[in-house]
Amino acid sequence: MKIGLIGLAKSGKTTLFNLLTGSSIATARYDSGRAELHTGMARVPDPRVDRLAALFKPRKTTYATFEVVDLAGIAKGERAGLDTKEFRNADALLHVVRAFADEALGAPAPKRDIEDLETELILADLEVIERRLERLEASIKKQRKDAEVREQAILARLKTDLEGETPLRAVALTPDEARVTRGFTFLSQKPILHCLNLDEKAIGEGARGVERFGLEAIAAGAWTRIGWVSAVIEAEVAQLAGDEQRAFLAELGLKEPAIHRVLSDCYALLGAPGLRTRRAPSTRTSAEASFAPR
Ligand SMILES: Nc1nc2c(ncn2[C@@H]2O[C@H](COP(=O)(O)OP(=O)(O)OP(=O)(O)O)[C@@H](O)[C@H]2O)c(=O)[nH]1
Ligand SMILES: [Mg+2]
Repeated sequence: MKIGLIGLAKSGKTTLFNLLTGSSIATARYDSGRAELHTGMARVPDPRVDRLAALFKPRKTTYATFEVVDLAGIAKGERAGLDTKEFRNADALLHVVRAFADEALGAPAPKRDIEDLETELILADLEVIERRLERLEASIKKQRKDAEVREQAILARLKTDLEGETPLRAVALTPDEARVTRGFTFLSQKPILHCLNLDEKAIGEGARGVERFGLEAIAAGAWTRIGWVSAVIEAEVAQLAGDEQRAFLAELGLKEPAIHRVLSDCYALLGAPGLRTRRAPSTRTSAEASFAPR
């Protein structure tokens, strides 16, 4: 499974990427502001695998892994970065939403940021549809092919939905429509986890993020979930192991390391009851299945 990290600038994407993949890529305060793309694997920590490995000492221990892609932040109205192949074929989007105050950016406004990001996804899809519709129209004018006429009708309908600000993940498709749309890798069609990146001091309020930031309507959307992290401090937790990690977690009042929470949110997102004709998420291993919704 592949997860695309997405978000407005300086929301904490690279910090979360490092946390999930165990990398140590420089976060924005230090880097040059160059647009970069990072990819890595998140290893799903599974205590059962560790226990079995300790018992049987196999030559190789296999953990469930996730591929994670970290994009440079996108700004409102500037979404060229979204047109990256590694990103377009992600199975789900993990939207890192700034919920901490920043010297330069000011107080957090998660609801506004989520709406702005959604608008960019919708506009990106509209561009793709408009370009394809132009080609189809020219082609049909030359020679009328039934398949193209059908595709034209389907895309015209999706265009209307997008123009009404409905993301494609909330549009019910017939199997035929789903088949036609699949190849476009529409961004607003991907399941999305809005992950509130909280200030360290608010770490105990993670579960109340929806009410605190007025996200009820967003949370009710199809193929949508709201989760949380406090990326900087939780990345520190992730560096520790065993008893030391457990002690730090207890001090913060946390039950589990962030990677468990975030990845189980991703699984819950992909397994969410939603629209009938969505392509099933790629096959799961049994270790992965343990991260299904509890
Ligand atoms: N207070 C606080 N600051 C954070 C948190 N997460 C990230 N930051 C800070 O926000 C800044 C940006 O973090 P990055 O992880 O580089 O953000 P990004 O979204 O990758 O940034 P771009 O790639 O430039 O868009 C860094 O200085 C982080 O230390 C957090 O949970 N709390
Ligand atoms: Mg970054």
